[in-house]
Amino acid sequence: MTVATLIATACSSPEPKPYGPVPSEAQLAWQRMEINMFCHFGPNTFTGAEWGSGQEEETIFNPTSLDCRQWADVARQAGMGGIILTAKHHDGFCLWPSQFSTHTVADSIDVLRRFTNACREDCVKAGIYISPWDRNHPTYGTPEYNTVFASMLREVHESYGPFFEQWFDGACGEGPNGKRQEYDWTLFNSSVLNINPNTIIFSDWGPGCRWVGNEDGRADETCWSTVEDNCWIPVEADVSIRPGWFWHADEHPKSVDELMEIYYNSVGRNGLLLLNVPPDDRGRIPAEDSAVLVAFRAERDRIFSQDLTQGGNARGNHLRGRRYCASNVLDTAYHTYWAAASTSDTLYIGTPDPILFDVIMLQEYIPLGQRVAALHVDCWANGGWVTVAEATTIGYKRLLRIPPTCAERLRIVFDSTLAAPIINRIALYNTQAQ
Ligand code: FUL
Repeated sequence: MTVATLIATACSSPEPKPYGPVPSEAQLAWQRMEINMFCHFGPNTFTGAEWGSGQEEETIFNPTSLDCRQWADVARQAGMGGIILTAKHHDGFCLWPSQFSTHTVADSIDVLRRFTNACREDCVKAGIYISPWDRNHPTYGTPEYNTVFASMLREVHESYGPFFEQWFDGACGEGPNGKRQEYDWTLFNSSVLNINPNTIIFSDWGPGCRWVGNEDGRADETCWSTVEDNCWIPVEADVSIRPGWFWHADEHPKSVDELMEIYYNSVGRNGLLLLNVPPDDRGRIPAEDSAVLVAFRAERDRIFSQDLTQGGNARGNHLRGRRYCASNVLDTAYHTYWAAASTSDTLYIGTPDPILFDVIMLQEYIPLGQRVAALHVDCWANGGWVTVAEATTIGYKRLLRIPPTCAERLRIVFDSTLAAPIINRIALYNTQAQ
C-alpha cells in the first residue's frame, strides 16, 4: 500500500459502530451532571425523626424563613447542576397541596412550587423524590393505593415539571406484621414517562438509573452501566453530607477530605454522586454546610483544572482513521475520541518534560457503549515499562489514584475489552500542586 492510499484509508474510515446498549441522550446528559444535590425536608426536619410515623400534625411543618432560592444558589456555587427534593417521604406528608391526600402543605406553603420556581430562575434542574412507602395514606396496603400514587405522580409531573429525575425509594419498614403493598411499577413508570419521556427514573433497578447498593456514596471498583447485556442503567451513589438524611440541630457536615474521598469513589468509578444537603428548620441550608460545599468545589477545581498532559502527544499502535486519532484523548471536547483499531491496541502518551502526577483520569466515549473490562497503566523508567496502576472498568469516568509518579512517557494497555476501546479523554493531575 502506498503512503497516499494509507492516508486516504485512514481519513475515510467509517464511524465506529456502537457496542451493546448505549445511553439515551437524557441518560448521557444526566451522567455528565456528575454531582447533584439531594434535599431531605419535611415534618422530620421539625421532629428530629428520620422516619416519621405519618401521624404528625400538619402544623408541625413550619419553616420560619423558607428560601429555596438559597438552596439553588448553594447548589450552583458548589458545581451541582440539579437538586432532588423529597416532596413526599415515608411519613406521607406532601410538600405540595395534593388533591389525593389530606396530609399536605395545603394550609401553609406550597414548597414544591417555590422549589421548582427557584430552580428555574437559577438555571438548576429540579428533580423529585416521592416515596412509594406511605405511613399515612389510608389506602396504603390496598390495590387502590397504586392508583392514588400514580395520580400523585401525574399531578406533580404535569403541574410542576419537567423534572430531570424521579426518585423512587425502595425502603419499606413495615416489618413482618405490617401492611403489604404490591407496587404497580409499570403504572408508576408510565405515569411519569408519558408526561416526560426524558425524566430519569431512579429505583433499585432503573429504568433510568439504579441504586448503587449502599448509602455511603461508594460505587464498586468494577462498575458497569450495562445490565444483563441489554440495558443501559448507570449507577447513582447517594450519601448525606451529615449523619442523618434530615437536618438535626446537633449534627454537622462532613469535611472536604471526606467529600473528596466520596467523589473519587463515586464519580471516579463511573457513578453519579447524589449528595444530600438537608435544609434546617428555617428552610435554609446551614452556613456550615454551604461553606464545606464551596470548599469542596474549590478543591476539585484546584486539582482538576490543571491537566498535566497539555502540550503532550498521544498515539495508538495503528491508525484507524484521522478523525478518530489518539490525540483526541488530550482535548477537552466531549465528542472527539480515539477509536482503537483493534481490541489489543495500546495508547501511548508523551509529554515534553517529565511530569509529576498522582491521579490518572480515563473516560470512555459511552455514546458508543462501555467496552473496557481491564487495563493497566505503565510508565517508562530506566529503560523499561513499569506498571503504576491497574483497573477494571472505566465507563463515563474513572479516576485512579497512585503514589506520586514522575514520567514523560506512559502507555495504557487494555488487557480485556468487549470491543475495540473508544476513549475520549485521558488526563493526569497532581493533587499536591498548588
Ligand atoms: C432510604 C430512606 O429510608 C431514607 O430515609 C432516605 O430517604 C434515603 C435516601 O433512602 O431508603
